[in-house]
Amino acid sequence: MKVKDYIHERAEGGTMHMTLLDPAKQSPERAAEMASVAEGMGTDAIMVGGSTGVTQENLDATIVAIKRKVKVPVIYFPSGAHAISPYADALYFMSMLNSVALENVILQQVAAAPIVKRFGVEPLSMGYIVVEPGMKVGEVGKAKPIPRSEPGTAAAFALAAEYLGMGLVYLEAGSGAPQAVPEEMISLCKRTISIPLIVGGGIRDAETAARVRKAGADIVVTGTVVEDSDLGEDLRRLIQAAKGTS
Ligand code: 1GP
Repeated sequence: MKVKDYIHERAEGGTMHMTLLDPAKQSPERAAEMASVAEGMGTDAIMVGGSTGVTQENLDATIVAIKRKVKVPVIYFPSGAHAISPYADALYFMSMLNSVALENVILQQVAAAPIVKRFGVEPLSMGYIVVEPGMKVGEVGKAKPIPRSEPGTAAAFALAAEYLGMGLVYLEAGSGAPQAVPEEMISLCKRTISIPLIVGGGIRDAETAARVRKAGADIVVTGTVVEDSDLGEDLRRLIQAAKGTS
């Protein structure tokens, strides 16, 4: 089954949870262990990526190690065309819609497209929208982050992504953000678009994950909390709260 169909099918049945692992932050073996534990707790896919420090070597090694241990899809979440893995089940073919740098809106994608085709990795078209504070990804991506007080601006970006034919929208507060994307912004985007809505950045506990789900996220992404956790009951509670299965 294509990853796109898997996402659509699962998201129809309720909110999904995806676990983000940065290949620069731990060994491939440790990443595979984390992915396997998260899968056992109900995570629906593993995303691999990071804003800085991703190399072809650590990316390939991490994806290969994870794929040996888990059955859920492994999706590459790229920061540019410099590293693309043939081993991922799919990759987000994404544009940072509110970057002021053409590089991040379309030029990296032009560089990546022929490589993705050659590798035969499934592209998942996605509009990426950085919300304040945006953290490292906002800085590196030269984003003009959407102010937290402007849900209407985020919804207009999300609708533009849908009208451009993109299959997914990602509202990103930035990895390690002190606060997640505001609920009002999530719910307005959800009411405005008809494609799946991904929300990530700053979701560190079950309560926040539940609020993000109830606001309307179709996919809740957590990264930092998984890296920092002991892979114990708190993580299980968070994944279940994100999915509404607790
Ligand atoms: C970052 O949205 C993801 O791209 C996850 O953020 O690391 O804060 O969970 P956290």
